Formats: sequence, structure tokens, C-alpha cells
Amino acid sequence: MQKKPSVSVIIPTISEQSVFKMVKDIRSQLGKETEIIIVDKSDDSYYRKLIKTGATVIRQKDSGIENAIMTGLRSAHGTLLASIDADGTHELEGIKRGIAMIGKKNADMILGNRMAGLSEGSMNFYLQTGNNILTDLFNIAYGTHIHDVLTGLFVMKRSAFQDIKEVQPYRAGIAFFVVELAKKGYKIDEIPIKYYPRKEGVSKIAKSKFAYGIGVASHILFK
Ligand SMILES: Nc1nc2c(ncn2[C@@H]2O[C@H](COP(=O)(O)OP(=O)(O)OP(=O)(O)O)[C@@H](O)[C@H]2O)c(=O)[nH]1
Ligand SMILES: [Mg+2]
Repeated sequence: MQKKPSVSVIIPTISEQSVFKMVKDIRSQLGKETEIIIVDKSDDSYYRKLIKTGATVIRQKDSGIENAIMTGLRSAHGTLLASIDADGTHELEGIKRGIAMIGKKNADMILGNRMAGLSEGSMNFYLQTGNNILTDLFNIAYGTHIHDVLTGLFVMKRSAFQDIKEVQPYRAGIAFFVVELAKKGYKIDEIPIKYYPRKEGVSKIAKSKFAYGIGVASHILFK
């Protein structure tokens, strides 16, 4: 029998309350041995609560979700490296299925495709349109056929990550990792996941998602 690959899950957070249940769910769904690395940019009281979860907690000194995830990935030990948003919007089961599918699909990175499982109120029409345009741009630029370049859930092989770990992240969210792997010819595939509305708190990713989206488009086209 083949040995189970070791898995690290990176969770970027700014004061997301859903993260505490998520840590418990990762342990019960993926196994206690799963390495959980939370990269946090919050206040002290939230940080102290994170420490109590027993996960590895890194305080982010710079800013941006792409820098947070890069910091987590660089300190991870797994042969498979996964990431999921901390706000409870992405179906955690997707990581489990991503782990199972990455070998079967012969991929280097599996993205959780939220567009296949949008639940009511999870993504408004404007954000759906923006995400679709950015994904179309990516597909045209790299000859791929994916549906969600800005998803907050992925599983990646360490061997592929090794090739991009020295790259300085630019402001493109998860698309930064997808673009950098695509540029080097790594195979990117996807699985459908469910996407739920944010239960509490506000969006942390950018002050203006419109301006952020324009920036992501320019990175996809010109990086
Ligand atoms: N450490 C860290 N985490 C971040 C940063 N920006 C966003 N996050 C986290 O990254 C995840 C994705 O950010 P969200 O604010 O949910 O972005 P979004 O899903 O586009 O926005 P919503 O639709 O409002 O949920 C969440 O877990 C955030 O807390 C950052 O600069 N640093
Ligand atoms: Mg979110």
C-alpha cells in the first residue's frame, strides 16, 4: 500500500471567528497529524485565542493575502500543501477531495471551483462577473480551461511549490500562485466545491474589490 502523503493546511486570517471551528474540522476530517499553519494579521486578543487551538500561528508582518499564504507555505513541511480561507465560506471537504484528485488527475495544483457550487447569497452578480472575466483572461493567457482563478481553496504539490517559493508575491490573491505555476508549465486542474455566504464580519481582502480586480487583471496579463 502507498504511504499517505503528509499534508499542511495554510489558513490566512484577519479576525475571522470561523477559524476556530475550522481547525477542529480539519483535525477530524483530514486527521490529527495534518499540519495546520495559521497566518494571522489581527489584534493581540484574537492572536492569543489562536495560540490555544494548538495550531502553528505565524503573525504576519507584511500585508496581503498572497504574502500571508506565501509565508505559511514557506514554513510548511507537508508533501502536499493546501490553503483555505478562514471565513467558513469554502467547503473544507474540498481539500480532502483535492488531495485524492491531485494524483488521479496528474496535476500539480488543484483549485476548488466555487462557481460549480454557489449557494444562495454567497457571491453577488458583480463579483461573479468580475471573477469570470479574470478567469477568462487567465485561460486566454495560459491556454487553460479553469473556472475560478481566485478561489480561496487549493492543494499543491511541494515539488511545484519549490519552483516558485523564491518569487516575491504580487497583489493578485490566489491568482498569484496560479499564474506563477502556469508560467513554469505546471498542470493546473480543478474540482467543484460548495461556496457559502460569509457568516459574520466584513471582507478583509481589499478596500475596493473593483480596484483589486483591475490589479489582478494587469498581473495576469503582464506578469
Ligand atoms: N493574514 C492575512 N489574511 C488575510 C489578508 N487579507 C485577507 N485575509 C484572509 O483571507 C481570507 C480571504 O479574505 P476575504 O476577506 O474573505 O476575501 P473574499 O472572500 O474575497 O471576501 P468576502 O466575500 O467578503 O468573504 C479570509 O480568511 C481573510 O481573513 C491579509 O492581508 N492577511
Ligand atoms: Mg471570503
